[in-house]
Amino acid sequence: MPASSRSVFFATGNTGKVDEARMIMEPFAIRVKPFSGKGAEIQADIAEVASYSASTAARRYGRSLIVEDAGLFVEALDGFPGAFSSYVFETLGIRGLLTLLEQSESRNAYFRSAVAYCEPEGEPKVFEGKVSGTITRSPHGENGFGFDPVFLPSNAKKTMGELSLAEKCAISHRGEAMRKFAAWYLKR
Ligand code: ITT
Repeated sequence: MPASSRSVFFATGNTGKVDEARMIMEPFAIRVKPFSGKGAEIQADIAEVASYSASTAARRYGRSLIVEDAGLFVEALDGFPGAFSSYVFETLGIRGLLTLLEQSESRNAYFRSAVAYCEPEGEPKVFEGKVSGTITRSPHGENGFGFDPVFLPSNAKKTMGELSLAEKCAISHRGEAMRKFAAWYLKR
């Protein structure tokens, strides 16, 4: 295996994602190198957003890298905020999401993650992960980032904001997607 396949650039501006990627890839002995370069961002489903961003960034900077796009999909809101999660988190925030759900009976939701890997002259390859759960009535915990304090995974007794980094990564959408990527990356 070439030495270069033991590390990968991760194009993201989110340090929480970098911490998680490092935790997830550690058992695979893949070193995650944060990279602040950006690809083109389009409005589409997360898998397409990640693919397009990875392929434009790989070509623009002439390096192989991964991009991850993730989102929270709330059943009672027909999947909103989904691909708009980052914007909604920055504008409405957790409070705004809880207000939108005040009258709804269903609090079911899921996070999805799409990790896209691309080489400068190649086509992007996408790996996906998902975790189902419910939106709590109030925030709990200060770990993680984004909507973690109000997301209670179906297979956990604590919100993602209360789980440790290792506990979150073991069950999260990002954990699933990045483990799929890592297994493929080491074999290619
Ligand atoms: P980059 O695009 O720079 O990687 P970002 O934070 O903008 O960082 P996304 O576009 O993937 O990343 O945004 C998804 C948003 O969805 C993120 O800002 C959070 O609000 C939310 N989100 C995604 N994954 C999450 C997680 O594991 N826990 C909590 N919220 C999450």
